[in-house]
Amino acid sequence: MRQSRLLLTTLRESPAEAEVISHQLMLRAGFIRQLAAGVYSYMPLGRRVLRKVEQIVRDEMDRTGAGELLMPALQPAELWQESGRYDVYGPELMRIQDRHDREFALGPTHEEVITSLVRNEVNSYRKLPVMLYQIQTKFRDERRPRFGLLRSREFLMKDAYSFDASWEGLDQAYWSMFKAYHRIFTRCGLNFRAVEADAGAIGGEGGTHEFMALADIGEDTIASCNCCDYAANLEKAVPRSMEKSEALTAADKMEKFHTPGLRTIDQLVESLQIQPQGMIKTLIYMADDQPVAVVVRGDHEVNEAKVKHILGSEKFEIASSDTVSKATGAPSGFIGPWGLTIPVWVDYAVVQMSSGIAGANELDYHYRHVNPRRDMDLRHVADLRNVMEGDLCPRCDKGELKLHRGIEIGHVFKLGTKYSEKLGATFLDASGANQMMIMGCYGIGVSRILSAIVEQNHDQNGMIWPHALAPFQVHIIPISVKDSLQMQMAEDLYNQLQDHGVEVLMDDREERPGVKFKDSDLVGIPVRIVVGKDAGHGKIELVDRRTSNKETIHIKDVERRILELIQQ
Ligand code: 9G3
Repeated sequence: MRQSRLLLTTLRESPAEAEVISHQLMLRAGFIRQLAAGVYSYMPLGRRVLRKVEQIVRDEMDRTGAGELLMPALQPAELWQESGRYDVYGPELMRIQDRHDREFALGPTHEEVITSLVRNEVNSYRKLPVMLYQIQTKFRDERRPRFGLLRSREFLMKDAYSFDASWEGLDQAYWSMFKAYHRIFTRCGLNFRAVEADAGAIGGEGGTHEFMALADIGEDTIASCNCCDYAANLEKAVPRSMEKSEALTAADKMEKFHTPGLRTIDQLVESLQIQPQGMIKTLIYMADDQPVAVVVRGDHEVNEAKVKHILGSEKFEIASSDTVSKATGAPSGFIGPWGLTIPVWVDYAVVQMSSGIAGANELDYHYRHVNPRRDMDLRHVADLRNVMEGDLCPRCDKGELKLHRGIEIGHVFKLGTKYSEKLGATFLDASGANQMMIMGCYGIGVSRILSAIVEQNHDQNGMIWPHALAPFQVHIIPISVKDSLQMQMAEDLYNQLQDHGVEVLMDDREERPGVKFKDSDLVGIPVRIVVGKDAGHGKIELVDRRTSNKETIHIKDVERRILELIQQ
């Protein structure tokens, strides 16, 4: 491709709305352009990268034996009413009416569609298992689209669905997808972790794993062991529950003491010279509109996903301060798990404490020398907290948990019969009995991968594309298009490399060298050939974008050297 023919407008400055480096660089390098909030056009260079990601995904999906489909984005509301999800999802589900005023949803995902499709095609165990996938545009009306392609309202997803006659079959499908995801993200050159995850709203009876690209701006937090392969989304990660119990020393009797104005942990720590680990924190939540008290150690945080799971509640949120005082008769800041009429859930780590300080449920008063096993109502005890950096690994006996931020790029779920039940996807088994198909679903954020790659592969001058995803493999830059010798050599190289199947971009614009180099650094094609004054001696300069390593080589060695570099 000649750059004089390519629609590519680079920007020197980052547009104000771009907050993260991947968004800034993709806008500046002319890979994407925003049409509306969270809605983007892929310009030629961006489209070429997107297509390469798609191709890797398609190649690995096909290798699992999955069949590629393309399902509609327009989904009749009836299907979502049949699955019971039409009213579960709010404004995030984009809804439209057709010319006959019939309701449709723009597909955010395709469980309903695929299940309604397969229930009509499969009625015998002989036709199972089925594994189908598509690479297709999804619509989710995010309240706050941001970070460019990372959280957009229209995005490209690979979504696959498996249908089995048995749970063992689902297990096989799940792990074959799991391994395919490992190959896909490895081929994309991503630094990623597969982590145990929380099934969340999608529900389903089985496990679920998320694939996380490590990145500081990632919205998710993962905990991974520095010794074994334990890794989990923070929502799901568990501490070593056999934390040694502090000796049940015959501590002093718990006693009330005056703590005027000391409402927060920090104020108490400051004035009483104690550590947060010695505090007992009671928080009030609303679980399906019922108040509940959750008690954790002062240095720990409540893990709302865990509490929600244990209570089996749909809605779960922190209670407002007047609900708090109504439910406990105390002002917030002095709440304690004493004499409450609401359920009290206590985290394991509190039970292990021998002596702590807790609110006394009375303005300006706390209790000290609280010994939970002696003084507290421990009818409900569970793992209710976020793990912390340095917690012991729950799996191996010597590792510690480290926390990382991650971008979710893939998610695999065991759905079980949740959708086959709702939508009547049944089959006749070998004995002629009607059974529910057992499903799994498997997603990859194809467009989101572009952002994850840039977050992990850039420097102060721009993006640095891995060879497998680069919009072009080689960037030829003639220093002066007016110099016929240089241009002739550049043209010969351009044709010779393309004749050998190398994807080449040539900067044949009448621009100053500095402009060409800045644009080349920004766009991030991994290998650059500079045709300059050495052309007279039959030599060019080869530059590695990632390492900035430069080598001057003779024209006759270029092709071999290039093929070496891009096959690396
Ligand atoms: C909706 C809306 C947003 C949604 C969903 C439904 C997320 C929804 C979960 C999934 C599960 C898997 C197949 C590919 C992998 C992920 N956001 N989910 O179901 F109506 Cl508005 O999409 N689906």
